[in-house]
Amino acid sequence: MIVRTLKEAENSDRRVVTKTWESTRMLLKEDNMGFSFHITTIYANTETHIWYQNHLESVYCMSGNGEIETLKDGKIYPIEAGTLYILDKHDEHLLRGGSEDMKMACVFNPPLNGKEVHDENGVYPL
Ligand code: 9YT
Repeated sequence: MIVRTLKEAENSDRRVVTKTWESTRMLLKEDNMGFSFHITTIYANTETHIWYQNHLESVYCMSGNGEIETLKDGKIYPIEAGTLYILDKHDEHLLRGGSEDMKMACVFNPPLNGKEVHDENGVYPL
């Protein structure tokens, strides 16, 4: 069994910080679970272009507020505590932080290696 705390993970190289979000990767490919698990903060009043062409992701909002816009059809979905969105079609999207930081629990399949940040197209490599 593996047991980790967010506190210890945040104080290690599991924490990745960018301009619009930060993410603590609590469970990674090296753990051989077939998925990775992250606690991510989307900073308030930001916009991030994301297109996970190589990954499926589910994102559960624990606190804060924001919205997601799917670029294929221009639909906008509000996000608040209790909202789960599921990128089951590798949906290209804009993720916007609202008036408060959003705390999210994220699951990736296939799992991330650990250090990924988005490239200029909002993609993580495999
Ligand atoms: C919700 C989302 O996709 N945020 C971007 C960061 C990502 N969740 C990650 O790398 O943990």
